[in-house]
Amino acid sequence: MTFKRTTVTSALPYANGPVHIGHLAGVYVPADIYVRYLRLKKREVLFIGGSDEHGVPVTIRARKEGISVQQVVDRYHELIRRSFEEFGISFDIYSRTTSETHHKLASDFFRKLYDEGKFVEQVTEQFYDEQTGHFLTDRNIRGECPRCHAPEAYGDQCEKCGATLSPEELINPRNAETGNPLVKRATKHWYLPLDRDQEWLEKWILQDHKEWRSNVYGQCKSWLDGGLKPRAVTRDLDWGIPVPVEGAEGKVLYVWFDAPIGYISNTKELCDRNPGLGPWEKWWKDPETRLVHFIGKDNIVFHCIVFPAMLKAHGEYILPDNVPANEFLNLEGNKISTSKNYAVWLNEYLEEMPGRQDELRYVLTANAPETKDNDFTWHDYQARCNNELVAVYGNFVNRALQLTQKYYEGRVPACGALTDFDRETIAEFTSVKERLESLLEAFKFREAQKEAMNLARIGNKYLADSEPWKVIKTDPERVKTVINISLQITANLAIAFEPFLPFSSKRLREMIAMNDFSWEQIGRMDLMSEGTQLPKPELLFTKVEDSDIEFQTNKLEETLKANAAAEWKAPEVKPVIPFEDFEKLDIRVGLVKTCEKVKKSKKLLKFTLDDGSGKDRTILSGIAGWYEPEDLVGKRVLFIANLAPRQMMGETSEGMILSAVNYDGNLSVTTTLGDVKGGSQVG
Ligand code: B3M
Ligand code: ZN
Repeated sequence: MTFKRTTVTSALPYANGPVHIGHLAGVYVPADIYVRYLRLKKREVLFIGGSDEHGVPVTIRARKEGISVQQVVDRYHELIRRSFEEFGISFDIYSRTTSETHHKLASDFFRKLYDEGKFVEQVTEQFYDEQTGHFLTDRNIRGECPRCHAPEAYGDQCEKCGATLSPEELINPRNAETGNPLVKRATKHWYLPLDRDQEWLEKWILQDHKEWRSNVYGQCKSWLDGGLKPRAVTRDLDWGIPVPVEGAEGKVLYVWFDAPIGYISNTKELCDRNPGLGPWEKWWKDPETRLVHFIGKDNIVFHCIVFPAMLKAHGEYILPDNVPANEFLNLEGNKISTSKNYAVWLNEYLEEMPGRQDELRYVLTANAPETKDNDFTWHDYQARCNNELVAVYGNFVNRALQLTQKYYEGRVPACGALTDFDRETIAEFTSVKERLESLLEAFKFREAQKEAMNLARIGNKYLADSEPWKVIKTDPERVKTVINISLQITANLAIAFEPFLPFSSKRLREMIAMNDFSWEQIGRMDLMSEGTQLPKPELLFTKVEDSDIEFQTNKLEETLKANAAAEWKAPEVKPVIPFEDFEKLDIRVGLVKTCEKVKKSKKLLKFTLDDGSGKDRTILSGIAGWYEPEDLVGKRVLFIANLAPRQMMGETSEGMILSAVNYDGNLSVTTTLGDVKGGSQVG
């Protein structure tokens, strides 16, 4: 099947917080690379984006920040939009699901399916808070876990024992926010009967789309193998698109029903504004249009099963041709988390690493989680920037341009007779175009970028091996050819890197006075005409300093610490003991006379204490990780005086020094506030 045009969508991020590198790596950079490539190929393409402003997440954020939901979505929509723009994500439109166009289109979509009897209605008993007058979603219900009896289990899951739950199973369910008790109340909802779509979906995905990425195909298969069930497409909520049916007061469309329709609404908004693009229907209803959804792995079922079922039920729409979903990106070995503030936020990156958008794009593509989860680390970021962008690509371009200035006052020299080495180098460039294309068409952006960087390596090697700086003394004619070829390579790089590194490609094009460019030029060695005057070059990339990396890694460590402190809960109290048992313990104050490290042990410190007996008492304590021995000399510590002596590392320890274990596992020695004599009893 050949297509005339492509509609590319990228997941609509919830407007409940800023976007981070995980979003960029998972969805927006790959989508942007693909679209830029298609544009360079002069193909007809639209790139549709926008914010998802409905659903529970934005309402939770509003309550947390103490502002209205509208204020939340206004704030984050604008922040997200700007971040994408600054990273060069070249949407044709970035709109929002609170727009009038969207409300109308989504509402009409629902109504058409409703009128044609495509939904099933079902009345079920749901939990209801009589005091606030709200039905509650599973996540907003808490109660005692029926399995492990943890007091704070969610309506869908117990975080303590991991059990998957339904709210009915909770003991004493209550409103998670208000703490109010809940009652059951009947409520009516509309369901999309996905069970009826099982057959065609199986054929359409499992037989006709074997080319989908294995992670996508695999997830679809396991959903289909499990048997599809009807899904509710309405909710009892007061934020969202009202259900356009009589008797549905207080109900809205489920966010996952309206959000994907947002792709269509945003296309409509764009086409309505730009008549040149043709009617919006052309991009959604013409079988010659290819639809591609870029998403993260948690959205696969909605884009491959639920949304296609909606489109099919409606009857007029095309179905996605491919859904290149990425896996997740981790950060320094930990999960990225919006709620825990553990992320590299794009708006902060832009402030802290100004002008380095391409660097981040490069590293995120080099590490893209295309087939499995991947890890972003700042040290890898620095290494890739300095060893690849600066040392290979930037270095080659800079040398080619500087030599042009030095030998020819910035004018492109003529190309003379070619040597075998010239021919070999050129041949590599002509073959790379096809390789790049097939990788890009197969959504293998990571490999494609590697291929582009390889071109820079070839250029670097060509220049290094040709040694124009030496040959200039013996054979100046030859140097003209070397520089000419190097400049042709530079022009090739500017095009090949454009989908990946749009900012530096643009700067490079300015440095080589390249105005017209297209994908078809890759591999050609006549892109720079003899005699063209080039402006003074600037560095394409600069080194990332250690101090920048330290700043970033410290920031993440601080966040981890703060989270650990906030999440810490005091351990449960041990079983009750009779007073007599307590009296058996002899806790005393000791004065530290000497303290030293124990040889061959990283953990132990050896203390001699004045315990009031007139004899020194030796105690070994595992606190070497937290104290310098000399700092403890002269201090008072609490110790257990009647513990049976124990052998440790060839020494006898006569008792135990008491330390508190902090939330993070750090130990802190106990002492008395007043000046108390050694040997005094504690109790
Ligand atoms: N807002 C979920 C997410 O941000 C959702 C995507 C909608 S795409 C139509 O992961
Ligand atoms: Zn539990």
